[in-house]
Amino acid sequence: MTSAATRLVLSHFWVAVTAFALGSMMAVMQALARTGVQLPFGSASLYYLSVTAHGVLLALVFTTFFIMALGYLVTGTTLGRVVGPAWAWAGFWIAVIGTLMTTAAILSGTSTVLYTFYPPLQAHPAFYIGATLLVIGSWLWCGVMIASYLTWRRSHALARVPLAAHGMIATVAIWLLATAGLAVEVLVLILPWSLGLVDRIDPIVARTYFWWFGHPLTYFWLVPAYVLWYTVIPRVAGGKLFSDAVTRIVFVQFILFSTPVGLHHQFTDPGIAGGWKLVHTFTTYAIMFPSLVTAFTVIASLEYAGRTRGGTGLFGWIRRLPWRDPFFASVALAMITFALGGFGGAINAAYAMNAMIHNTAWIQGHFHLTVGTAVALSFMGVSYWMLPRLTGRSLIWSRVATLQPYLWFAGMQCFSIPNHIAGVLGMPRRVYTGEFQGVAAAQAWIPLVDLSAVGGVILFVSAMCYVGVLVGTMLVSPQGATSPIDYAESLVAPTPGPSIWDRFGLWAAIAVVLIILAYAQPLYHLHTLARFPSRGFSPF
Ligand code: HAS
Ligand code: CU
Repeated sequence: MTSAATRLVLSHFWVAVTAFALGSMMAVMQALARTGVQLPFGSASLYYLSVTAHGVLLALVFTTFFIMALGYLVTGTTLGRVVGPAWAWAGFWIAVIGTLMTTAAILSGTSTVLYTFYPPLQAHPAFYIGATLLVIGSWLWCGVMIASYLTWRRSHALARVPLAAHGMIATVAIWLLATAGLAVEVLVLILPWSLGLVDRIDPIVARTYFWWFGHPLTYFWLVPAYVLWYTVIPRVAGGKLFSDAVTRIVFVQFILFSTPVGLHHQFTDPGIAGGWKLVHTFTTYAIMFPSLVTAFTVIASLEYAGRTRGGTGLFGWIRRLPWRDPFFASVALAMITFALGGFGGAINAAYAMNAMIHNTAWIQGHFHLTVGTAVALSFMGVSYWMLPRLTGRSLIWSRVATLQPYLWFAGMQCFSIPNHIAGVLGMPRRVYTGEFQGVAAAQAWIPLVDLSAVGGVILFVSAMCYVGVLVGTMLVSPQGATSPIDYAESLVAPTPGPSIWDRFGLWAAIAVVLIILAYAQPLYHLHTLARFPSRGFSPF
């Protein structure tokens, strides 16, 4: 990879790591605050400010910058070069300025709206403008990714797109389809209202555009993790990719079905017909399919690796996998955790069962297993692989790096499982206060909240180990030889020549049709129904 592309990757990467470090510090305070421990300066307003900063810095900033870094890494190593570096840097700086604006708005106490920023909760305009700049920066990243792909295509008209690049281009498509909904929500509805140009806003209409964006957002996070699971981990484990063709189909299914499912976040919202909610239930089960395929194929790749390393018997291959390699361990533990998170997702998606867990602590349990582990732990793991290869510095404190994913895994089970149980017992999500004001039903929740706080502390220790190893590596470790960045081969060599699954324009066009089918009527209905919009509201 060229040194210019390396600089791009590392700049995005370090912004992501900084956001991760800050967001993790917020998290440990929140976990402790809910146990009723008297923290200095503890208050409801500080708690919600912290939850907002935690959600924005981790779910939006850490992920987006990390994925942009991975995009440039994959482009630079598989497609030859990153085309339009000036645009890439412009995108980087716009996203950095946006992040600083949004973070400043949150820390100033004027924008405590949580990461979903549901109206009528109202933030300072700087919060939304900053978020918009972050997205505009990411759009420039999309443009650079597409330009790099098309340039490569011109000189490789008859070749298959390298598989990792295929997954990253799918990610770009998902992101563009998703952020169309966000652009409407923020530019048309929220910004004029937060600037005082219009007086009122319709919460349900805004939420519907939000979830048009919010669900595919989760696959914008997941698909890059899958790129690592499919194309890098088999190599690290000493095996091969199970099937090139199946992997391409999986990525295309994410382009098709990521967006037309958003109403599964709105099963309890009024003004949207039950039939449409049912349609989105069906499409949600469609989007589970590529993950179920992934479960089988990644396990098959790992089994192949384990047997190549001498493993025998039904399960003997598992022990032979490189469990002491921090990248491998991170991804394997992320996969195991995702099996649990995906199971919870199936419950969320069922129209009737959703009623039991919607807006309860179950939800924070669910998304810490999915984005907080399946994705975040995969990203932490790949950092250990990527940083030495890009900088020529070998990791320091290798024992700490080896232990870190296990700590994350243990902390996350300890955090998430009690949250799932507390949710089923009726504990609402996003509540501050440990004592629950003596409510009788809450007595059963208290030990679960305490247990999840223990998980939170373990997670914090793990997060600091991760950041410590990376920063220490840069400060202490001398520069030496670098190892190559290479990807797994397929077990069965793919048939040469272009593949129908590489026709991104076609798949994106079908995805647009599916979005229109899933959203046109419900949105038309919402826009034409008598509406009762609301003034802005700021709780603190
Ligand atoms: Fe979700 C709410 C449904 C996946 C994130 N989700 C959320 C929220 C977030 C989130 C952030 O239907 C909260 C939003 C908020 O603040 O209100 N989710 C699903 C479904 C899936 C799913 C059906 N979610 C994700 C992923 C996320 C994510 C991925 C982030 C990255 N989710 C919902 C619903 C709600 C929801 C409702 C709304 C709830 C409400 O009422 O508010 C599916 O995509 C899951 C499919 C996954 C699987 C698992 C496959 C397993 C694999 C690993 C196997 C490998 C092993 C190897 C075991 C079917 C691939 C181990 C072996 C070795 C040897 C190592
Ligand atoms: Cu969703």
